[in-house]
Amino acid sequence: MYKKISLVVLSCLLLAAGQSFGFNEGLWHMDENSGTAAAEASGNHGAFTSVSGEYSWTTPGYNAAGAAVQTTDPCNNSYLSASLSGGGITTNYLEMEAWLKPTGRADDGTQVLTIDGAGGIQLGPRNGQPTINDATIRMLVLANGSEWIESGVSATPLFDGNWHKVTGIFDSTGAVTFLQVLFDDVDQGKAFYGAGKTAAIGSTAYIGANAWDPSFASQRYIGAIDEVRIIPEPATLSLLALGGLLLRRRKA
Ligand SMILES: [Ca+2]
Repeated sequence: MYKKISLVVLSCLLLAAGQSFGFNEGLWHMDENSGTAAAEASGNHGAFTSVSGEYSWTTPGYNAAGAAVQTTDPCNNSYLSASLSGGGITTNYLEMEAWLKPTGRADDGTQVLTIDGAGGIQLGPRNGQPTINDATIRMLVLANGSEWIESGVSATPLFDGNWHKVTGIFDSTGAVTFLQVLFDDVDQGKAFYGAGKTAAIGSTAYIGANAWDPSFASQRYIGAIDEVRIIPEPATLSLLALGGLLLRRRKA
C-alpha cells in the first residue's frame, strides 16, 4: 500500500518536473560569420549586436563547424547585447549555457554571459580573491535586489585550448534556492540558499559586460563564445536538491 502511494507521489513529482511552462528559450548559433549581428534562432528574442571593434567572427565554431564570436582585448569598454523581447524571463529560475574557448586571462569578476539586473555565468575566481590566470566559472545571481548568491566555483580550469560547454542553473521555485555550474554537463559546484530568493532579472542579455553596469570596463572575457542559450525554466525538484543529487531536469 505504502509502496503504491509512494509510486503515485513520485509519478506526480516527475510529471510536475516535466510539464510545460511555455518557456521562451533564446538560442544564438553565431554561424553568420559576417556582418554585425548574431541572430536569435527561435524567433523569440533579438540578435546579439554589434559584432565589431573588439568582437569578430572566428571559425570553426564549437562543433568543428559553423562560426563563433571572439574577443581578444579585455580592457576596452565594449560588449554585445540582445533584447529578450519575447518575454518569458522570470525572477525565480534561469538556465544559461554557452560554449566557450578561453584564450586569455580570466580576472576576478570577469563576466561572460549575463542578464541586466542579475548575474549570470561569470568567468573567473570568486570575488575578492586574487586575480589568477585561470578560467574557473561560477553562476552568480543578485537575489532580492541586494544579495549576491553564487554557485560553487569550479575546481577544473577551462583553459586547455578546447571548446567546452558551460551551464549555469538558478532555481528558487522550491523549498531551497539552488545554484549550480557545470562543464560539459559535469557538476562543478552546487550551492543552496534559503527559499524565495528572486533574481532582479531584466530584459537585456549581455556578452562580456557586468550585468549591473554594462559600461564597466576592465573585466572582460577573452576568447571565443558560441551556441548561447538562455533557458527560462525551472531546473530542479527541491526534494531531490535536499538529497544533494544532480538535479538537471533537461539534457541539452
Ligand atoms: Ca556556431
